Amino acid sequence: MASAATHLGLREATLEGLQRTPKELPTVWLYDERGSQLYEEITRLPEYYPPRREREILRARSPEVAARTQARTLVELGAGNASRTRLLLDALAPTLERFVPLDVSEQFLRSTAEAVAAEYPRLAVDPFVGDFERDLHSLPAGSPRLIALLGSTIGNFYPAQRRRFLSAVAGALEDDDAFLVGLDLVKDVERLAAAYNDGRGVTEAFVRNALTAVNAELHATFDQRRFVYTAHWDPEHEWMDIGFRARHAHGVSVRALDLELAFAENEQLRVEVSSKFRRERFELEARDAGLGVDGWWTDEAGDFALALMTRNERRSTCP
Ligand code: AVJ
Repeated sequence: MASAATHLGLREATLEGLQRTPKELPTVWLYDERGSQLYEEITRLPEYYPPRREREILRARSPEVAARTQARTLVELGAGNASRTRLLLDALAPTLERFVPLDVSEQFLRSTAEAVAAEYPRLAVDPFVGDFERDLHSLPAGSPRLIALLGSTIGNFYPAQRRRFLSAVAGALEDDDAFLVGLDLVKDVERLAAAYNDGRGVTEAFVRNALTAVNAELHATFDQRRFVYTAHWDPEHEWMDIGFRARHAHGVSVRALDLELAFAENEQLRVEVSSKFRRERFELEARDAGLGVDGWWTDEAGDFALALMTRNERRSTCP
């Protein structure tokens, strides 16, 4: 999930990110045990519409997804607590044999796997601890497989990363496999801003937890009081830019990385981007990566979309 964490370890990615302009922390720092719990809380906030919209689409369309894919294996990337996955599991019941939730948070993943196994006793549940940017090629076999990435998690990628990711998915898909992705769509700036600046400050606590995690794990000295939480819409890139700005000029050390950082007054520290999508552009991107979009469904309000993809004919027939 985190930016450069693909090819480098998290330490190296952190070192690299903090030396960029703007400075940034890899997004995976958000998802330790506490972060995963806070994210759960975010999904229940009235301002944070994506989970409800996506559930609405899944409720209406899962039977169609099941009919089209006939999946024997469901792989869920970034599974979290798999709350919306149950709609897919129910619809896929006639053909499904195996569920593979993949997540970076091990403890969280284990409790998810146990809960699903208890609810679906006929299903083989094989949790996979990993980073889906890195581990796509080692996913278990069992075609037809449905690989799902819900919650607009794909929005955390930068465009170049997203292209690489989609190409990697295309490369990992067998002929009968399908890829289902949830996409938050471009909309009214006020609603977008509200979704990341909730009244109770849960999102702020979630993003601040990344600083706490880096302090604990890399012996860093980020001082929460010296950073103001910020989440704003970037109209050029069409993403929410989420992180902090320094209240005043000050230094931070990251001892485990042997790094001394100087923050200027108002300097930005980015923790994540949350890209919002448009249908045409996404379909072109997918096609370039070797994926054909065979299904595109939105909720009634047009806030969120689910896209179902298979490997491109063009690609698969190329020598
Ligand atoms: C999990 C990446 C989909 O971008 O909306 C929610 C993460 N960050 N509130 C998103 C998040 C702040 C979320 N994703």
